[in-house]
Amino acid sequence: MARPKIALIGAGQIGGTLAHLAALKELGDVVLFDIAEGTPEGKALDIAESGPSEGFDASLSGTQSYADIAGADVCIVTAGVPRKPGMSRDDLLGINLKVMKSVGEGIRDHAPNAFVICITNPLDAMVWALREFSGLPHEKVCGMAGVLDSARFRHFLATEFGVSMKDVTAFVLGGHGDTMVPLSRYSTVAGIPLPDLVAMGWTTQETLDGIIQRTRDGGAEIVGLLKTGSAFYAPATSAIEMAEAYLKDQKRVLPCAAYVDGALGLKGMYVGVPTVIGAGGIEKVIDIKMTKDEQAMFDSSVKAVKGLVEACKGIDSSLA
Ligand code: A3D
Repeated sequence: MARPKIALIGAGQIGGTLAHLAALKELGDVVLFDIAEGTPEGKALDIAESGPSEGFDASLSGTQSYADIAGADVCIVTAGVPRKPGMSRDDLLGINLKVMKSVGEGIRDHAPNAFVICITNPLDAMVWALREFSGLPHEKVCGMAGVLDSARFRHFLATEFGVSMKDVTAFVLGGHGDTMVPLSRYSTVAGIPLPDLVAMGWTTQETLDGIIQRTRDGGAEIVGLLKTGSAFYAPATSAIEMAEAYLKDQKRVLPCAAYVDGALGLKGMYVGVPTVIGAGGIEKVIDIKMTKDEQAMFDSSVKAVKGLVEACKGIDSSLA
């Protein structure tokens, strides 16, 4: 059987890291696409030359032609611009929307059967626009944010508690922005919910609140440190986790920006929700019940995402 084909649209910081991880994990052959001539070709060759030492079998190539992504099983989209210090994700909307149009049409014409994972910001609006421009089925187009936001939350919690990250689960809902909703009640250490751990004296509510805020600001913290771009190692790892779930039909329960129509009281929109990812793409959206306070936070996040989608419609009339 031929190896799966993974198309990476955008060969910048995240795109290059995605290619490296996909090769190391032997998830399939990798095609890097970018408008910057030489960048995808150079990264593909550099990673391919690490193959003999690393011992992986995968072919890697770089291109400026969408024809070369033909038949891709997975497309991961990072094309566009990242933010710089002082910028919010929403500041990227106008420029990245235009990029989503060309990428969506490229995928529509050359890889219509792919499972598409969008990473470009502002995430929830961009994945919606990418789906509109590509016309692919909703369950085959999703966005990566929740896996990363949850991983950040898990990292901070494991460090605070002095336990293995493997035993910490975390749950982050809503849009990928300042209004994201880390849910304490559904986050645990080996099944013990965070509010119980506060009651057991493992941490204080004040420390926990600080960790939740740090999770919300996790992207900005890295942007502030790097100064020239945004996070790329953890975002790439998170998207690879989702791609692997699809390619290996793992039925992983992962939070991601998925199309929700009916669950959580939502009607036809993309936002961060818990999902099951398997060979069918987004096979299920898990319809969790929220408390009044959680619902209020989720509602304000949903409102922020809807505002960005309306802004997209204002910029590109074909979306209206
Ligand atoms: P960067 O290293 O600048 O790479 C972006 C690449 O896109 C560059 O190589 C560009 O040449 C290329 N590009 C620009 N326009 C096009 C086009 N029309 N077609 C094809 N390629 C194009 O950025 P990055 O890799 O650090 O980040 C990529 C995106 O991911 C940005 O929008 C970030 O904001 C976003 N991001 C999202 C998360 C989430 O958790 C959702 C986290 C981190 C970054």
